[in-house]
Amino acid sequence: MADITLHHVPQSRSDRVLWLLRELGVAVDVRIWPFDKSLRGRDFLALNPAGRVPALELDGQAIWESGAMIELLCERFGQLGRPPGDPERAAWLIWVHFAETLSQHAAACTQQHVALREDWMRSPTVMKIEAARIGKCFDAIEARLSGDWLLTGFSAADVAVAQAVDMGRRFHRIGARPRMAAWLDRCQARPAWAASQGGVGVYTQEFYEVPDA
Ligand SMILES: N[C@@H](CCC(=O)N[C@@H](CS)C(=O)NCC(=O)O)C(=O)O
Repeated sequence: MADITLHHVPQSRSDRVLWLLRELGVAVDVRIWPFDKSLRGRDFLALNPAGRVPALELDGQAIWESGAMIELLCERFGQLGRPPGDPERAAWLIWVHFAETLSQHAAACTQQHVALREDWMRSPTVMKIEAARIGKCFDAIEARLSGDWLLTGFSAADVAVAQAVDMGRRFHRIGARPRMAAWLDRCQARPAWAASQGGVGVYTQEFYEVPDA
């Protein structure tokens, strides 16, 4: 059996790795960290030199970058990926990594609305631009969806992107994107999603409005 520890902050990108591990039915030790300066401590930096979650210990090796984790875990546990040679390989890689395009805008909004403590530090202009960029990513997902999932069947691409949407929707409403709304409901109705949720997370609000400039 694999020896796996996930270093996790609820409602962060580490959700997508925990959700995937739950989907794969892989036993994992979950170590929950607060979303604060402890991620910059020596212990954590030994796991991820940038001091970010997720960090994964897999058979004694420290691994960082959620996209790399998703690729490795799907290769290792043989499900929910699209291996080299699969006709959906390119699409799978694109959507797994597109999650990061969306997440970086959600992370910028998180920094503005949540991490910065004083109002004078926040920029409504940055908040507006980053929220609008989340909307563009949502449009790309809406345009992609023609069936139940991003590819022909459920895959780790749905896990990665749906988790990123779950962060992004706090800053840009899903709105009139019916295919994406139904797909997100389908993703979040999966038992493995529910099994990855819980604990004190990053967000205290369902939605963060941009304040007036
Ligand atoms: N590209 C990295 C990004 C990791 C990342 O920035 N994670 C955020 C949480 S979603 C974090 O740890 N932020 C803490 C900080 O920026 O100090 C990945 O996908 O793993």
